[in-house]
Amino acid sequence: MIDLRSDTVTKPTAEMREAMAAAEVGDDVFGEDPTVNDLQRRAAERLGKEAALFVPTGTMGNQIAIACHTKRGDEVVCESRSHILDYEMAGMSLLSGVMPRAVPGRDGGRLAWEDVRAAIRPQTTYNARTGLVALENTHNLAGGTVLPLEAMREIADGAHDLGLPVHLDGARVFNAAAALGCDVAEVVAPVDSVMFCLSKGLSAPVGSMVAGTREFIEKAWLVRKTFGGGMRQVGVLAAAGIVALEKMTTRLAEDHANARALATALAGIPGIVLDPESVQTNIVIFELEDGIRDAPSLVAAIREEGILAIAFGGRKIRLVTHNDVSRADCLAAADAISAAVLNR
Ligand code: TLP
Repeated sequence: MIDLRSDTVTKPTAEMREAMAAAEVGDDVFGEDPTVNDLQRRAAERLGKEAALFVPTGTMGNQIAIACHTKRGDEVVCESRSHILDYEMAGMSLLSGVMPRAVPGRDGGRLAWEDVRAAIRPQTTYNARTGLVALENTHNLAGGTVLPLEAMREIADGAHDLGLPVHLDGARVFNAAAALGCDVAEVVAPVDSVMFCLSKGLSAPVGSMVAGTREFIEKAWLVRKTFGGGMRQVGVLAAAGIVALEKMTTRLAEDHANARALATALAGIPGIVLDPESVQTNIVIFELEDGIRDAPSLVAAIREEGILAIAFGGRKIRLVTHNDVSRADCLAAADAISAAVLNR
């Protein structure tokens, strides 16, 4: 099978499995797992933040950050198709008692400061108070698009001037850094907190990191326990995370080049709407013109040929490149999609 459903499907590498088997462990609820502590120290250093916390999932990391930054009844300003709004089971309302204030991004889901500014409201007798601005880089549902550094800085500076914290859903922030050609610490410098995933393009089996100030992480530690995320001898997973952080972040440009090659091949197929130039990282989302079979039927047809993809609604399909698919796999996927589209 060529699995392009997500970069979450990546299997741990042989080096990760060795590191997992050899990992020194302790009880992390007591803060005594040396491998977890090592991963947290390395992640904080890499991001240029004071401290970091290992959490089981990206969703939990984002939700912990929201809980730490906000008060019940606040609004969180976020992009309309952001993961924290669209794909986290209404978590912010359920767990933190806050409401999303959705702001449509411009081209490629990119937020602009003036649109964010217009959505920020002071508390009056009628309005909810804005408690947090949340960004996503890369933006998953917009097709892995990158929010440029200037836009991140402008939004964060503007929010800070109004006394608001900024959280970054950086599930794929290393992809953003690779696409921007800069150090990840530069990407996250403007924000107060960041979550990134070890378990997506970085290929670890489990885990995400939340980073920020020491004070923020002390609070996040308590919230993680409240959310049921206090783990025990979890150094076996952190060991894979260390390999992910140290060895897997430098190869992401290869996934981006494969995604671009895949998009270029797909764009030549009649009935497919896709601008290969819009593919900046490892996510390709294309649309099927009316009159062509719909996305679920196309996904079912290519599955028969050993290609896995995800239908986003009736006419859109997402493909994600990663460490476990090659350039040849991507071109084979394009061929299978071409055959399925042309057969109608
Ligand atoms: N994304 C998954 C699905 O949930 C859609 C995927 O296959 O892309 N933020 C962003 C931007 C994400 O893309 C994801 C996962 C998360 C947060 C949540 O991470 P997990 O799955 O570890 O909870």
